[in-house]
Amino acid sequence: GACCSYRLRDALHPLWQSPLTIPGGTRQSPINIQWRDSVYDPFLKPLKISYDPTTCLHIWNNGYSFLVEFDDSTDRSIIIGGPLENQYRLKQFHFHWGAINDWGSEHTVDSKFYPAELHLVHWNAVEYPSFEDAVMEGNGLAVIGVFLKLGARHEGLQTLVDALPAVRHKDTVIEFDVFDPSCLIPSCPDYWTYAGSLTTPPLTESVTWIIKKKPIEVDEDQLEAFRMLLFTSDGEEEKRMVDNFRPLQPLMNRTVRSSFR
Ligand code: 1SD
Ligand code: ZN
Repeated sequence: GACCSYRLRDALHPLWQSPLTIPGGTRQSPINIQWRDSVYDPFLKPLKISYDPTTCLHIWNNGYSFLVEFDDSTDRSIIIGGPLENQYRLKQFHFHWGAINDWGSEHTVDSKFYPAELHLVHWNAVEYPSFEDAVMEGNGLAVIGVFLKLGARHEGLQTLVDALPAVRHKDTVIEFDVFDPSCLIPSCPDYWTYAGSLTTPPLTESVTWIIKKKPIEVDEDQLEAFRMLLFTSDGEEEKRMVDNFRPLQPLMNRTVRSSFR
């Protein structure tokens, strides 16, 4: 079942040769978002997203997901507002997905998994000199999470899907120099926010998570294109890139706030 498939993945995937948990961790991710337990915060601002499509650089299969990376040397692609004190710069986005549609997202809502989840990773360039420095700080990163559900084909995502065969193997990179990822973010302003961590090593507790309430729709063919990617390099025995999500972590002493009633 789902349990065994990700246990196996955790045990075997090279990325996870490092520890699965952080000793003494108190704000680990992902979590189950229990809708009824989230607290409406009237002081939360709307999230403002301003991306410059020409800051998009390339797509990279890093052996765990595919990363669409951006030029983050200036403030041309940023988010501001929401729960954030500063503006945060877009560094990359990537997805997590399942072998089948019954699971694949990292976060869950009322214990329901979606087939995939998008993460747009931003860092606090106002307070820290580099992404690597920001990763070590409690307010260093801001990640927007968007759930993907099965439905109509997503035209914005399709540009990306068309490029995936070129990065099928681990450690392949292709140029991908104009893309505006705001087309992947639902226009509904509602979100949940909580203090958490990266979901891959180093698992540092540096992330302000902003999870959009409304999912985007993608079709079966688009999810299948994700599942054609490989964890493995050219020449190795092929292992499909699927179930690349971390198991749920305890909420502990945290409150999930919502921007909506
Ligand atoms: O899974 C990503 C990982 O690929 C890497 O991008 C890391 C930091 O850049 O972030 C994690 S996650 O916590 O955004 N899932
Ligand atoms: Zn992620």
